[in-house]
Amino acid sequence: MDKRIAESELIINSRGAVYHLDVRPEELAHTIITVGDPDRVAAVSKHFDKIEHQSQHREFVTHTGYIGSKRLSVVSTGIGTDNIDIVLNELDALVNIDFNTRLVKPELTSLQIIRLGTSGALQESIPVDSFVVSSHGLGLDNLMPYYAFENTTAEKQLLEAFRGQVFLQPGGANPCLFAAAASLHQHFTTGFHTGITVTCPGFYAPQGRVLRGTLANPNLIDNLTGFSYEGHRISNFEMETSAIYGMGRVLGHECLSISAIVANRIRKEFSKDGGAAVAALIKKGLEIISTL
Ligand code: R1P
Ligand code: URA
Repeated sequence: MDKRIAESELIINSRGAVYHLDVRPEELAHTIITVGDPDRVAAVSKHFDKIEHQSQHREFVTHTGYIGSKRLSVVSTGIGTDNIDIVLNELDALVNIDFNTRLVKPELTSLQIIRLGTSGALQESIPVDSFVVSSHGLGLDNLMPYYAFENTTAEKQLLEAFRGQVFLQPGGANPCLFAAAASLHQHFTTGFHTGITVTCPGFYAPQGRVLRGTLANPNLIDNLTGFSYEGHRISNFEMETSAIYGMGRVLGHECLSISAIVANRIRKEFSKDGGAAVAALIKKGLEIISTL
């Protein structure tokens, strides 16, 4: 059987770079920070001692450099799990597919992928401007059902409890759940809240927000906040985590998602300076990531 990946499937541009990210294999570090906002890439790389590569194509900005001897890339994903499908596949291709032969390499590389994002808290006790590490990503979007994947027994039990406790409108989401990489999570404990992060396919009705119009599921937030199973609770809402964790599972990468809380949906508060909260998360995150 021909194992060569066709030109239509893995698209490599005239620079020898992967299609959407416009990054060549040698331009990527094996520890990668993802951020949603393209402008946040420079806010991360300004802490680098040296920047050796910068590229941009669409919303995908990439800077690669060093903090001390630690090589890091920071990549913007834009918003949403559809973009995570693109970014995680292309990051994986950059390390695990030979761009000359178009064959999967015999020895696979596992990347460390850490999201530094923003999020809305679903517990009164998680204030704005605090940080949450996602113990799990629970997807209410529909990306992961397109992939074959394995869940652990613990993940299956947690998902079963979620299905039993949280009402989702008929025809809506087909939830999925993935745990964070324990190898990364263990480094982010002091100074971080932790909990299940719900990943939504939108910012407004999919997160129980309504400006005009009517919610199909007005009890969503109450249901999520009240969820409890063997010490697990839902801490926050955002738009990428479950896809990062799910694609990490499918492709064999270690993933962690960390968020600065800019909204508290229970207290109905928004950060007075979300930029400062994100800057503080970047500083604290890099102190740890540069030692991994
Ligand atoms: C919505 O405002 C965006 O903010 C959050 C959500 O996940 C979504 O991408 O993360 P980022 O600030 O990292 O983009
Ligand atoms: N990002 C989200 O997706 N939701 C929020 O409430 C805040 C940031």
